[in-house]
Formats: sequence, C-alpha cells, structure tokens
Amino acid sequence: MRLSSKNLASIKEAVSGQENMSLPEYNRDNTDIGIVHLGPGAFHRAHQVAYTESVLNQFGGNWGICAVSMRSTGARDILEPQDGLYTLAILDQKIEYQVIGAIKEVLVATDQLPQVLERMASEQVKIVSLTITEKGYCLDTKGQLDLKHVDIQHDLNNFQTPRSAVGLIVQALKLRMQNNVAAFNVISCDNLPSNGHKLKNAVLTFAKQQSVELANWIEQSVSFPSTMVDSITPKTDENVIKQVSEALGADDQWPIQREAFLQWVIEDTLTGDRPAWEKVGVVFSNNIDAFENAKLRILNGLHSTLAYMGLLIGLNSVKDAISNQALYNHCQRLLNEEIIPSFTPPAELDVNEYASDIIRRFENPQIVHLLSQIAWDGSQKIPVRILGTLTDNLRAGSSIKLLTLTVAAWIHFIRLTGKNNGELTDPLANELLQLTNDFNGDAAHDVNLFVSSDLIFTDELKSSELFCNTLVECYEQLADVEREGLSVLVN
Ligand code: CS2
Repeated sequence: MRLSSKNLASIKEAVSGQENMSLPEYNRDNTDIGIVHLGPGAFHRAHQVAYTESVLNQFGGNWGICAVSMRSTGARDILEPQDGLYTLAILDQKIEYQVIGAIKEVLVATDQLPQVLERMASEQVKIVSLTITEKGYCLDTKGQLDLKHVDIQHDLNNFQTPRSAVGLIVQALKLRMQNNVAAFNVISCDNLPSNGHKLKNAVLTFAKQQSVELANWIEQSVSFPSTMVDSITPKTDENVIKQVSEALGADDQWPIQREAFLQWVIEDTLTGDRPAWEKVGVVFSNNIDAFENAKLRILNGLHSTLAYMGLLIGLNSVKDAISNQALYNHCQRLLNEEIIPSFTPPAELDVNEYASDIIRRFENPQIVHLLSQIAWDGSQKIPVRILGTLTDNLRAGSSIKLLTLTVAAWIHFIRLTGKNNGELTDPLANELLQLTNDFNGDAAHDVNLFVSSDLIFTDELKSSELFCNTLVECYEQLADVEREGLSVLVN
C-alpha cells in the first residue's frame, strides 16, 4: 500500500498503538495554501515544513505549502502520487516517525510556469520561502547578483518566463503590483550570511533592470528577513526508506531523516499574516547576524573541515571523522583558537556550550551523514563558512593557520578528485578541475594558480601576502597526508 490521502485512514488505524508514530491531526482538505516554497529538498521538508506542520496540528490555519522545484521533476514525481504526504524519521536518542501533510501541491517551474506564477500571485499566498542552496542565488564573490550568470542573462531577456529564483520572485511580485495584491514576505532559508539582505539586494538589482517603479514598490512593500536554520538532515538512503516503510506499514518512496535538534531564528521583520511559528519554537530576533555567525562559522565551518580532511584520509561519515582523535583535537583547536574568538555571539548563547553540543550532535550514532555530501559545492560553501572568518581574523591580526588548513584540504580534495577522474559536484566544477589539471606539483606554483583565478577569493585575500604564504605552507603540510595520515596536523 502506498502512503497517500486515500490510504491515510487505514495507515492511522494500523499504527494506532505505536507511540513513536504520529500523523496529521488537522483536516488537510480544508487547509488552503498560504506558502510557496522554492526548492523542496530534504532540508526544507525536515525543517521548515516540520515547524509549519506543528502549527497546523496545534492551531490550524491556511498554511498549506505549494512546493516548487526550479527544474528537477524528482520531488513532483514522487510526492504527487503520495498527495504531498511523506514521513519524517527523527533518528536520535529516541526514534520517532511523523507523517507530514503540509505540502498540498508540488509543481516544477520549467514546465508548469503559469501555475507557479498564478499560485505566487494569489492573495492567499503570504509567504515565499526558499532552500535553493548557496548557488541558487546567482551571486558573485562579493555577494552581489551576478548579472552575467547564464540564468540571470536568460531572465533579463525573458522577464515573463524566468528560470532563476530571483527572476521568478520579481515576476510574481510584478503581477501582484499590477493586480493591486499586497506583496508576500520572502524568507531565505539557506546557509548564507545575511541571506535575506543578500536576496533583497539581488531582487532589487534584477527588478531595476526592468522597471524602477517595480523596484521601488518591492523596496517599500516586501520583507526579506534573514534567517538561521539548523538541523542535520542527511540525504535519504535505501536504509531509511526500508526502515520507514516497515514502521509505517506502507510504502513511502521519499521519507526524510534528521536528528532531533531543530532550530530556526528569523529576523523579526515579517509583515502581515503568517503561521504562529513562535508558538512551536521558532525564535524571532533582531540580532540575526550573531545567530548566523555562530551557526555558519561553528557547525558549518567544522562540517567542511571534517569533510575535506576526513575524505583525504579515507573516512566516510561525520561520525567517523569526529571520532578520529587527530581530527577531533584539530577541531577543538580550530574552534577555540580561530572560530569562537572571531565573532560576538548572541547574548543569550553560551557559545562554548553551543559548540560542545554541536560536537555531540556530530557523534549521533543513528545518523550516517556522508562527508562526500558535505563536500559538494565547496566553491559556494568555503567562502561563507571559512573565508569570512579567516578575513575577519586577518584584519584583527589573529591566527588564520587552522582555517587556512581547511582551504588547503579543499584544494587537495579537488586535485585528487581530478587525478582519480572522480565527479566534482560543484557549480564551478569544470573551472576548478581545469585549475588543478594545470598543477605541476610545486606548492607555490599550484596554490598561486588557484588563488590568482577570479573564482573564489576576494581581492583582499588575493593581495594578502600572509594569507597566500600560509596557504602554500598548509598545502605543503597536507601534501603528505595521504601517506602519513593526519599526524601532519599535529604541530
Ligand atoms: C552541511 C549542512 O551539507 C552541508 O554542507 O554542512 O547541510 C548542515 O548539515 C546543516 O547546515 C545543518 O544545519
């Protein structure tokens, strides 16, 4: 039996005795769509949808979600036959399963654009949220909209049939302005510092290319809060699909797994109607930058460090990597000497306890979080997770050595991927592999090739002799890691 609306009653009966299983407690048929979400991947379905499901279960409201994939048809192909239903498996000290019903509609922008725009332009929709990954914003190394990006170029010449998220948001807002419909709020839920502000600037830059009136209306009418989002949500694998189907007694073809920890902090600038997220644990704050810095620099900075260094010595998962004593010790030094001192945490956060909790989360034995997944899209992640911290330390005259080791490990990761004819998952994969193809084994030559390209580093870092020399030193230090393991780190 497939998980679907028509089978929900019999599934509910079959699992009625299972304490660790819950299903929607609200009437889905009477729940209209009030949210459009761009990028319905695993993280969205584990995080924002879980919060909204709690609101629907406890307080009701027309907060159904229309999930829009920008291009891929995977989500629609799997979720449509399940009427948007899926199971969230919370794998931690306790194992719990929750069938989630908040997703009411799944569309694909490339072949259902009229329906997507109609939905986004409808007065019922109050919120457009996004998890499109760092690369989805089409930003340059300075965090500005890249007007030369192929999708932005397309959209600037085809305003009415946009392919980018930025173009789609502007076109939907244009329709609302023309029809005298109040604007929606735009909530970025991606791992980007000042994600809301960056998205607002990108949207206004794009809108100005079309109409100053439209750009002014957006500026005055639309809220783009920045947010910090957090829950470790590994890609779904066959084991999870099997485990969930056995627990549910029904076939769910795309369950989602995550840890128990869940956190969402939203800048307190939303306007108009919205789900009562604060009643289910979401924090509204006007100190969002501090929360973002704490999470992106500590959790995501350690994640990328564990990924590239762990993969260099043949490790597979975050748990394997944090269990490696040399890596564990290195992460503790990186935290205490270079990450935590680099920013001012929120007043309400004990940052050392926060960091210790993150290490404990990495040790979760129920979760297999692949280092190879975290290693994706390094050209988008390294700047926001490592280089921002490194630049702040450079300006402050503080240590940058340990952060630079992560950058060096990433460059070795790219080099070895190319050498082994592996696949590099990164929007700049071709350019990065081309760079390492031109390496000649001399550390100064190879690092200079990488740094002098316009792909990753800001002019400030490229012109810093200290950073460039440190990167050569770190790159040389890790060159032997394949033979000598991470003992090379200890000095
Ligand atoms: C991870 C993040 O895949 C990655 O890059 O670092 O997805 C991480 O699991 C989340 O940010 C945790 O909140």
